Amino acid sequence: MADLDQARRRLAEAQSVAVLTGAGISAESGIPTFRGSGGLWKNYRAEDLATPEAFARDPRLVWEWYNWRRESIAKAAPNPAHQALVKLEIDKPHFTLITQNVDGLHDLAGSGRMLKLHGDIWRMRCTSCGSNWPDRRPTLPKLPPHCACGGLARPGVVWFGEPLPEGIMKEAEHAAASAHVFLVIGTSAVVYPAAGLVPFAKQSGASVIEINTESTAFSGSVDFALQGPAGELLPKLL
Ligand code: BJW
Ligand code: ZN
Repeated sequence: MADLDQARRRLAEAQSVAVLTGAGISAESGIPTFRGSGGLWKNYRAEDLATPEAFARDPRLVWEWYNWRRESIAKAAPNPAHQALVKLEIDKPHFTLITQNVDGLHDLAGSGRMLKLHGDIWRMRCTSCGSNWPDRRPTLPKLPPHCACGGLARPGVVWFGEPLPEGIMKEAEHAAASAHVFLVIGTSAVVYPAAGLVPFAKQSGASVIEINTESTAFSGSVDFALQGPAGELLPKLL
């Protein structure tokens, strides 16, 4: 594969690397992606459930979805793609992992320099007092869960229409702007502002390498669009 060889050379020369990951990087660990086949839960799409409106309407339904996902994530282990990013972080003087994933598999693999754009499924937040805390139990015994103050608890994630954690996009943009190589792995790149980092990195001068089993809206404009599973392609790229 000429493209893979060229991309490998470009990555080897880069001193500064930023990476954007999405649900596809965890697909080979057995975690369903949001969009495409297997992305549905009881005929609901992520867009139907990952909203503050859905939670206000039916917190129990939304929590059932999260409980189902917690169970499946708890059984999963990092795959060779997560592990390859840990090696890359060790090898490169400047490295930032920007993830849209809430599953915690990058943490489990050992990634350290990481920005979690969409929060963490293993954290909870109180809708009354605003406190937040970790909860690693794969299944919550009583739905919906409550805070010690009696308020309704929600997952510590970012839903549609909600702002990302304060300052995090500034940090992500800084990493993208200073990257020699920007890797985009396993994301459909349809959810903003995360998706905007791809053209932003390109305009800032990075070589953009995409790894995805399908083509995306950005495949035609990146420097290398490598088609295949991340767990196979990423270790070959290093
Ligand atoms: C493989 C593979 C293998 C499979 N190997 N590849 C225009 C501009 C800016 C914003 C907007 C806009 N239009 C609309 C918006 C708003 C909205 C948005 O983007 N909507 C779009 C749907 C149009 N964005 C927001 O609302 C965001 N907030 C915001 O903009 O705030 C503004 C604001 C400011 C101030 C005050 C108030 C508001 C928030 C977005 C939050 C997204 N949340 C979710 C849920 C998180 C919690 C949870 O997980 O439950 O995040 S939705 C869901 O989508 C999740 C994901 O992180 C995100 C992205 O999905 P991802 O990772 O790309 O997964 P998939 O399934 O789509 O793709 C998987 C890919 O992998 C596929 O391409 C496969 O081919 C591939 N693949 N196997 C390699 N083995
Ligand atoms: Zn509370």
